[in-house]
Amino acid sequence: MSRKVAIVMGSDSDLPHLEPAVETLKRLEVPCEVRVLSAHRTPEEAGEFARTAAERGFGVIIAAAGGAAHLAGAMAAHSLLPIIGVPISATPLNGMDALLSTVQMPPGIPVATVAIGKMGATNAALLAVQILAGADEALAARFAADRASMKAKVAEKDAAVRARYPAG
Ligand code: RP5
Repeated sequence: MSRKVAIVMGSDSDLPHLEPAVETLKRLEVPCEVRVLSAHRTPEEAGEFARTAAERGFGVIIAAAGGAAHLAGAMAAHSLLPIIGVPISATPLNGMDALLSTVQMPPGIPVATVAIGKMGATNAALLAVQILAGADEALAARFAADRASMKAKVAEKDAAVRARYPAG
């Protein structure tokens, strides 16, 4: 049984951006728990979640937030687990605020930051899988098959485009 992945977000308004992460983990059969926990609105609950995550079977925490996004850093401050930050576009700054808040962690407490929004959510889940796959051979095999399937889909698209525009 794989260790679980936690997906935490600062608000339920972030949820649509995180759906690709949930879908990706489901596809790769990695158990996950999805929570709304805010570093500034519910700091005690967020800290408690991070402090107890490892003993509750989590192996990675994905933390998503918009604005002055400090949720991922707060999770990292309270846990030895690897933390992946997903910046969310939630303000007129279109996620640049969250990107910089999440990625610019001072040395000592890292947050592995991915792209803003849905693209980042997908990659956060894949990165979590890669981390867990280091100690889980069955998961490593599923991940390798998933990568091969992506490659095959690109080859199919390439063939379709070449059929439509044959080399002259
Ligand atoms: C952040 O503030 C959340 O992560 C969200 O991206 C943003 C806006 O939250 P709501 O006002 O929609 O609850 O803490």
